Formats: sequence, C-alpha cells, structure tokens
Amino acid sequence: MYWQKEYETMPREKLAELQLKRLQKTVRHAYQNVDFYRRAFDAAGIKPEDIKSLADLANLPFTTKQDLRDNYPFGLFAVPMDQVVRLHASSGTTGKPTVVGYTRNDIDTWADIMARAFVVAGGTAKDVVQNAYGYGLFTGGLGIHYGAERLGATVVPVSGGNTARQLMLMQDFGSTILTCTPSYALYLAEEIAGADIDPQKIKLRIGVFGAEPWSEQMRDQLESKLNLTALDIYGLSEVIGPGVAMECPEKNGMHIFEDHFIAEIVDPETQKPLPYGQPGELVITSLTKEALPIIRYRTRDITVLAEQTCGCGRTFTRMQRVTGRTDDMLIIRGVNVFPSQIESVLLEFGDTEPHYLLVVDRKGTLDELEIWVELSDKFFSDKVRAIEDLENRLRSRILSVLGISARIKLVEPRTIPRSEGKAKRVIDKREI
Ligand code: DLL
Repeated sequence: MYWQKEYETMPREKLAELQLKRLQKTVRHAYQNVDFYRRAFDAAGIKPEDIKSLADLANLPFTTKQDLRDNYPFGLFAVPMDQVVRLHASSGTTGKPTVVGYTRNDIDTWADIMARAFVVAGGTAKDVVQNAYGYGLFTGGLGIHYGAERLGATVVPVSGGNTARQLMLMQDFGSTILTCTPSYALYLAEEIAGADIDPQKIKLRIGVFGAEPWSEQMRDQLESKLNLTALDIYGLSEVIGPGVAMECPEKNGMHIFEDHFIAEIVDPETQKPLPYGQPGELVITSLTKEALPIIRYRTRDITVLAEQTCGCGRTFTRMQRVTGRTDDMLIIRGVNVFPSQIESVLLEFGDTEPHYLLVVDRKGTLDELEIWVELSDKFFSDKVRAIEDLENRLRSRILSVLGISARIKLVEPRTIPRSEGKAKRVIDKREI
C-alpha cells in the first residue's frame, strides 16, 4: 500500500531530476528572502544559478542549530509573518529554544508526509491512533495528529502523560496504533503488565516510535510486551518535525522521503561528504518548505544510508537507526561511549529492566561511570550473592563491549524516574 505511489516508487533518475528542480527553487527562495542565507552564500562565493546539478549541493554552506539560535526567533523565515500560520519550537536544554514556522502550504505538505508515514507503517483509515506524543511546541503531537487525520484514521489526541487514562482509553476506544517515544511505550507496557488488564482488550497492532534513539533489543521487548509491530520514525523540528523518514514492516531502515528532503552523510570532523554505507553525520536539505527553507542542516545525528530498493517497493534511500549524536557522545577516560551501546548490553541481561541512568563524574583526574540499573521484579530479591553475581557479569560485559570499567548500581524495580517524553539517561557531573 502506498499513499503517493508515483513519488514513493519513482525511478531514481527521475527522482534526481525532481530533486534538482526543487533544490534550485529552494536555494533561490532562501537567497532572495533570508539575509542569513544571502550573506552565507555570498561569503562562499555562490549564487543560486551555480546549482546546476545535485552534486553542487556540496558547495553550499551548512546551517546549524546555532544559526537558528543566533537569528532567534524568526530571522531565518523566508516569508512575511502574515503567511506563517503555525510556530513550533524544540525544547533546547539550555538558553532560548529553536523556533520554526510553517505556511498553510507547509502544514498541508507535512500532513501529507505524515499520512504517508502511517501508510508506510501499514496504517489505514480504519485505524484508531492513540497519539501520546506531547502536544504543544514540540512537533510530535500536532505533526502526527494532522497526518493521522489526513489518512482518515481516528485520532485520539491524548498527548503524553496520565498513564492511567492512556490505559483506559486504549481499551475503551480500541486503539490500534500507538504513537509515542519508545521509552514511554515501554513504560506503558510495564503498566499494562502490572495492571491486570485482559490482553484481549488491547487491540494495538502498530507502534510508531521515535524522537529518541532506541535499539533492536528494545524493539523486541516492545513487540513482545505490547503485541504489535514496533517501527521507527525519524524527524526533527528544524527540518519539519516527525516524518522525515519512516520505517516499513521490512524493518531494514527508515525510508527518507526524498521528494521533500535531500539527505547527505558527512564526516563530522572534516565535514566532507561520505559515500553510502559509511556512518557519519546526517545533513538534510528541505525541498518543498516555504516558511523555513533549510539548507544543509547539520542534524548531529549519526547514521548510515543505504540505497538499494526495499522489499516494500519504495525507491527512497533508507537510513539506519540513529546510533548517537555527535554532541551527546560521552568521552569517558578517552573512550567514546554512546548511551545506546550501554542500553544494548543491559538488554542482553534478562534480569534487568531497560531503565537505566548513567552518572558520569570525575574524581580527581579520573572519569567515573556509574550505571544505575533496575532489577526486574522477577529477579529482585534479597539474595546478596545473586545480586553480586549479576553486578559482576554486567561489569565485565560493559568492559568487553565498551572497553571501560564502570561501577554497577542495581536498584529496586520502578525507582529510576520514568519520562513521558524523551528519557533522560545521562547525568554528567564532570566539570571540565
Ligand atoms: O523529535 C521530532 C519527532 C517527533 C520525531 C516524533 C519522531 C517522532 P526534535 O525535538 O527537534 O524533533 O528532536 C530531533 O531527536 O535530531 C534526533 O537526535 C532525535 N530523534 C528523532 N527521531 C529519532 C529516532 C523530534 N527515530 C532529534 N531515533 C533528532 C533516534 C531520533 N533519534
């Protein structure tokens, strides 16, 4: 099933022609209407007419989150404010948020993109979508919402949080698609298991999970605990929001919607483009956006692209799971550590839950990593020997996989704070 078959299965040469036409238009639009882009292109000695092939994209300067911050709030908008019908902002851990804007056409395009994402996942107009992404400035809530409506599905705009209500509505409304972060989905799964709910009353069949990194092991857990097909959705507010890429049930990467976005992979150090198949930082250029055209946006997300046509028949390039960010990577005693790697190790152990907290500290000159891991209910007991044994096994596995020694702190079930949005997995106390 396709939403827009012509685009989703377009032969790649034809797709490249479409991309070039749209790229030229976007670059002209940005140059003519955004001071920031005009200045950046002038400084690089490039005019919109110089974009004669897709390869010329690599000559354009990058755009970063800092550029959006520097032009806060509306400095990168390419249309007058009376044409902007919606604003969103990304949470931003420090300082001002990053603000993004949409024209009426942008909202329309986004709804189509998200409707397509649902169809890629196997969704139909018959589905009941329980949308537990947060509504508000975050793009997750409204982005998913409009797409589900465009598809013709029934949307339950419950937003994040209020878990008891989520479980009640899930049963009473017969929700068939759950949309939320994978960590919240896992929390809901635990609550369902603990609440003595008749599994017959849960009708979920598809999970559209994203907005934070997760792993294959976490997919296995979600699929078995919730009895659904768990699929990955990628997006970021600066580019549009959810719907930049969506995984299909073939589960071999997320289809990047290339009629709307061009994806490149660059070496984060040298910033030179890398070929397909090599991991690096994802850089995205929008092709159809009006209010906030974005050119060569450095996502800081690390992934790998694959070009081969997928079993589902779509010709779009696929991106593998995001394995980390160039800016959330921890360096502990000289070793690069991604929280997702530690998660994978923890999930290999059946005796612990996938709730964890990494506490990084520096005692004297030595970095210390403490990993708080919750014991499963099944395992939780006061048998000190068994607990010590598990700590030792975890410590040596972390050492062999990551090459660093960590202190393991096993904690009682349900003591690590759950999040209703993106999980906070790292507390970095180091002052460097
Ligand atoms: O998280 C948009 C979104 C909403 C995507 C709902 C999917 C579902 P931001 O708040 O701007 O936007 O955060 C974007 O989140 O650069 C990634 O680091 C991370 N991210 C998003 N999707 C995934 C994913 C939304 N599937 C940032 N896997 C991105 C890993 C993801 N990381």
